[in-house]
Amino acid sequence: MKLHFNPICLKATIAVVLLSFLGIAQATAGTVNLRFANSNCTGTQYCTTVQMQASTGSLKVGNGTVFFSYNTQSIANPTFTALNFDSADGYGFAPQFFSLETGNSGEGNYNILLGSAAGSPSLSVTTEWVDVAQFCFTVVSTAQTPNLQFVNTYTGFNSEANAPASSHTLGTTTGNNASFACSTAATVQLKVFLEGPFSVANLNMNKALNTGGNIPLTQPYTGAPYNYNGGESIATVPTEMVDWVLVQASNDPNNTSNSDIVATKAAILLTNGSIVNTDGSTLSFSGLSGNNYYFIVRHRNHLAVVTPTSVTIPTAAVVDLTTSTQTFASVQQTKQMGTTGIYAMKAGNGDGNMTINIADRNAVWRPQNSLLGYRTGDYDMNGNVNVADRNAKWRVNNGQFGVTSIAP
Ligand SMILES: [Ca+2]
Ligand SMILES: [Ca+2]
Repeated sequence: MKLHFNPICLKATIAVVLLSFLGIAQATAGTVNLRFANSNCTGTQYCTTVQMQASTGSLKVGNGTVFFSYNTQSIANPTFTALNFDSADGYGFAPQFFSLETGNSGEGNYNILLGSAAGSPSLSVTTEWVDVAQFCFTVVSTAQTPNLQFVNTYTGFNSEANAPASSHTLGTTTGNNASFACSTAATVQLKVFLEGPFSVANLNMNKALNTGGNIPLTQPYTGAPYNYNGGESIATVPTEMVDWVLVQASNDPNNTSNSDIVATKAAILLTNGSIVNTDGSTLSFSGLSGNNYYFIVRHRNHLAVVTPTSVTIPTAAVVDLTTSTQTFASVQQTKQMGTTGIYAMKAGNGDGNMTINIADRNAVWRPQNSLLGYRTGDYDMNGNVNVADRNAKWRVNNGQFGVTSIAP
């Protein structure tokens, strides 16, 4: 990595160091991790968010500097928006940002100057990722990669009240967008089965809703609890389509506020468990390339499932969620279909929350009982709501719950 020293960056870095000696209170130092997240590209603008977390436990952050470099042949002229460490949070100094572009190399120097005017910094950082700032660049060329990366040597944070000799240690820095493909949607190959239409005899899902002419041509997740207003639609129902699913990319499925979901798409589930775009191509998301995400698959009457580990997209391999219980946060998300060794998302969740319980029987299945068509109470997805949906699908799963932190 080639670095350029320049007076502006050096000046700001020195300022932080000097401020660090003004503090008087002792504080506990910890380890801070940084990452670029929520990177997206419209073709003319490239934006990314710097986030931080405590490596373990929690800590408080004082003055700090985030230093990064990038390829000016790809992106240029960064602007910034402070997030969480500014006057809106009661801090005495506004954050500062300097950038310098020389030849093919660009540098950004973002300083958090909290000072003592507003008292000790009060924002605690835990192992949950918190936004520090968003940076947006002009896209110069989509033919080159941004090569945006932290410069760890000049990046660091003081601890609470800028106490001397207790600066935090810089831990991992991730999400460097060395290979971000600005103009390309990245693919992720997900495979899931739904218990409702799964056939133990055929080891795939039946498509009774499809052959019965019941599948809508526009995505069905507009209502509560999903409230997704995407415009996904199809002119005709694909031959092997089982139903619509809703797929989301999340930075952190442990976050109970669900605020870490960065992308949502309604997609088509096929009988073999694969999920494709409305045009039949492999499921893809724009603007996520080169980063790691947890993917959530929701279905309108099954318990949602989230990948147990994060996935770097584009994925070269199928992310197969049919091979085990897919444990996340100590929750076994899927169940084995008979003794097949194949696992499926659990049926009987007509209200779309993260629990299969009496409400899915009384408030969903019961008022729909004996109705035909595309119904959330049709737990086996054969186009007919009847006692089989209650007994063979809902009842066997009554009391099961999913990963509550990914509730829609
Ligand atoms: Ca439910
Ligand atoms: Ca049924």
